[in-house]
Amino acid sequence: MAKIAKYQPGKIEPRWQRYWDQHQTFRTLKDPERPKFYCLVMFPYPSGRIHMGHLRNYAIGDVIARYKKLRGFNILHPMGWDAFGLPAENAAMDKGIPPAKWTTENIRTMSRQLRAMGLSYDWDREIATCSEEYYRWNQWLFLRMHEKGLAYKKMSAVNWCPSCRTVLANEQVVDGQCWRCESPITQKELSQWFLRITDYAEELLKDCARLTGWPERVIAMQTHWIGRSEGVEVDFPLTGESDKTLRIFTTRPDTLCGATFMVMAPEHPLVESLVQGKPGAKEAMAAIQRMTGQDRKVRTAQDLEKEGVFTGAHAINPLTREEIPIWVANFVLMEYGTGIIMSVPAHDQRDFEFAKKYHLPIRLVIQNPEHSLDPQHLAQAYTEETGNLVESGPFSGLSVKESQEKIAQHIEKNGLGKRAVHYKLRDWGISRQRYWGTPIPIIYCEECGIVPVPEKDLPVRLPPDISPETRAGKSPLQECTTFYEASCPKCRRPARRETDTMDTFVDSSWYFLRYTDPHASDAPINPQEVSDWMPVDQYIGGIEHAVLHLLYARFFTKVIRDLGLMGPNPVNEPFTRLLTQGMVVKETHTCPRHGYLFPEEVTETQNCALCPQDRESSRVKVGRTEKMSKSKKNVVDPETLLERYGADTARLFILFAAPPEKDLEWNDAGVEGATRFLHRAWRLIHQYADTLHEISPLPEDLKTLPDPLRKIRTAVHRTIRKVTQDIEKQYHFNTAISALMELVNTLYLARETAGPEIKSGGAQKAAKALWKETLETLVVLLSPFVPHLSEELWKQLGHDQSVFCAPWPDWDEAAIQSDTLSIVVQVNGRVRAQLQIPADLDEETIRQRALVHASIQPWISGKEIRKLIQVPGRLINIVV
Ligand code: ANZ
Ligand code: ZN
Repeated sequence: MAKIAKYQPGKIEPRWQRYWDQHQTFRTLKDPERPKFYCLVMFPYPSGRIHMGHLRNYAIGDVIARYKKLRGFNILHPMGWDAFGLPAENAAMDKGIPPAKWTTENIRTMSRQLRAMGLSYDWDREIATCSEEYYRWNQWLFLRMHEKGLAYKKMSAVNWCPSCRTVLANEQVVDGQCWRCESPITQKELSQWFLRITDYAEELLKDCARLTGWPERVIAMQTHWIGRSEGVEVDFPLTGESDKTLRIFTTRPDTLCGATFMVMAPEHPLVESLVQGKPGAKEAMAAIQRMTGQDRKVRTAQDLEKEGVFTGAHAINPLTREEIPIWVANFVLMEYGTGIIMSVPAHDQRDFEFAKKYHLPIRLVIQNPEHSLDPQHLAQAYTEETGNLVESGPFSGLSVKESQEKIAQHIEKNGLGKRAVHYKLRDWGISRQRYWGTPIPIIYCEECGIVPVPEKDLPVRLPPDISPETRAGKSPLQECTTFYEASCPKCRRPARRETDTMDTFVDSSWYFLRYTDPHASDAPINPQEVSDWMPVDQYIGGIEHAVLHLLYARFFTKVIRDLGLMGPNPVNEPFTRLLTQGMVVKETHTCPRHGYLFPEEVTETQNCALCPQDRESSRVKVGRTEKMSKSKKNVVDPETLLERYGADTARLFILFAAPPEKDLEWNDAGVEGATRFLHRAWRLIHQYADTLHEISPLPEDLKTLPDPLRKIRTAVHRTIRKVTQDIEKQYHFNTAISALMELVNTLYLARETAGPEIKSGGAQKAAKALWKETLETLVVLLSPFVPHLSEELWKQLGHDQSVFCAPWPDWDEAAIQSDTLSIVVQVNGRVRAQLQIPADLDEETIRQRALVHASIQPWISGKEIRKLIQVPGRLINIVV
């Protein structure tokens, strides 16, 4: 018998990581006999160190990739770095380290950490978006889009911090203030580059229906973000000016006769001309100016304090021919519809509140069919779309639905407007006044205007060393003469290079296509490879990317398809299945008096003496569970976990603690439990490993197996089925793992009975063969979760190839079904039936079967079941 060697993750894990590297176990291969599986995890921003969220995301991806490999797929499982972005620039400002250096160092640290987790990436395919090799293709794609009119320039408002004299990204505006200096942010108009995602609004929306492998919540968020509205545009003639009209957009043409005033967006270009020359024009313009400066987020909020001014002008309601006043108000946005609305205070709550505040008339035009509304005394708007029209001339009496159709027809027939579809989705502004991003490949020439950089001059390189001092206020590239001084590609005269860089979301919008041939040097995408590998079969990442990243990635995929870059097998959608993993949360510990957050866990017995504000009495409060974050001081560093317990324990814990889509609550006991299980599994397999090398196969006729052995086999095959189904269906690794834990328990017990036979030299052949099948199966089933331990034990069982070259086991239906149970069913304590059922039926199903059983029905039908006692596997007693 082999000497029992202890399970030592610190020893075996580096060994197997080296082995995988040397043997290229996870190199992407394309065996024409096998189907492909593209497993993708969202690539990280190299912020410095990996956190628990990464660990979870990548552990989930790794189980799927390894499992699919065992199932015989060709696997593409790449990793890379979303390496451009603001933190690098901030680090440069704070610490004086060049962004490139900071980023490279972080990548080094984090890739070391990822390797220590034993993730099955094909590291040859690693990409970093900040490399010239990558970002030149951002520029190339931008130029193609520019040719097609999909990239264009226009004036647009940006967040501007007057004190830092810089443009801020939306995330840098906190409560309307600059995140650095806390001065109030204003809006400033700058000429910026946009990508015409709105051209794809309809397709992006329509194709949501195809994304059956995505969580409904994400689909709902995308649909909402695209925000398609069908309605009618109507022209309202201005009074006193025979030919001028104001065009509005409404989704409720049925309410037209209830429009008692109009409201324009403060930014609307016609506002000034309407106000001019009217009494109070000066004050009105000042108020309008103020509204323009208001933050967009604030202006779209539900509880916005509505503010407006009267322009002094009037228009005619084209249905009622009445003259109505034209107002300007903060709740109407320039970017949606036509920037002007007809206000129907009786049927729109915002309009209602506005009308109340400014004493404007309210006219009911739809009567609530359930209880009549008093038109003089409305407490709020009636917004339901049920009821019949009143006070609406020829349309009175029609139902809401009928009138929507009839009024739209009337408007079109009389040339008053037209039906129209509007989207909430806006074109994607990609200009950033930043250094650490992809330079936009454009040159401005006084003679020739906007000139694209010729393809042969790509990449437009970022100057490597930007000194942090140049950074106060302006974009560093704006101050870097060697960068922006250029000559016009057309006329050769001195010209100026675009100094804005691209939004880093551009980088992540097509990286999954690049991975299929990450080092292609003559094109962004290799048409054959992309055809062979796309779409991504499984994508995994955080819910925070539900809208922007996923929408942009879908958009780019469609654009790249339309640019003809997809090869023989173009895809319309990039990601077949999407898994959004839950957060990792942990308790916070606070001082009940001061809310002081303790840096780490505090035990029950400790009191608040540690609170810097209270060195006396009060007890520590165990706070709510919160997402792990530095500000909550509840972070557990994955590295300490890896060092103390090893990668397999870390992985097992994280996969076992919750199903992937749910939040995972950190707890130390769980980690201990995971490590204990691994020791236990190790001991079980290790002690037999040596004796099971060369063994004859199981007998053909398994019925000849003695009973205790048959029972073991049943347990094993049930576990195979359970683990396989749990992984296949919903990636419920937690229940798969608990089935494996159960199996290990069962095998420990079985060892007592069957064990001696197995161990002794002259053991029965069948017993040994069965034990071998059992332990090998256990190792393969464990391997996607805890790959290092499995590899080591696989080797000990006498294999010289990686366990990941083995096939995933199939379960034998016959083995599972061989067991039946007999259940006694009583009614009021008297035996009325015996049920023969498969041993693996769940209790709920057994109960159902008992209740509908032909011999039970007569005793219980028509009676109230007062109680049902169920002894699992034995008896059911129904009390009526
Ligand atoms: C009259 C009306 C009556 C409206 C009524 C609604 C209810 P969705 O569904 O989100 O597309 N609207 C149009 N353009 C706007 C803008 N630029 N800023 C703010 N609001 C605007 O909303 C369409 C409705 O939002 C339109 O229909 C319009 O108000 C308003 F009982 O017109 B409605
Ligand atoms: Zn020129």
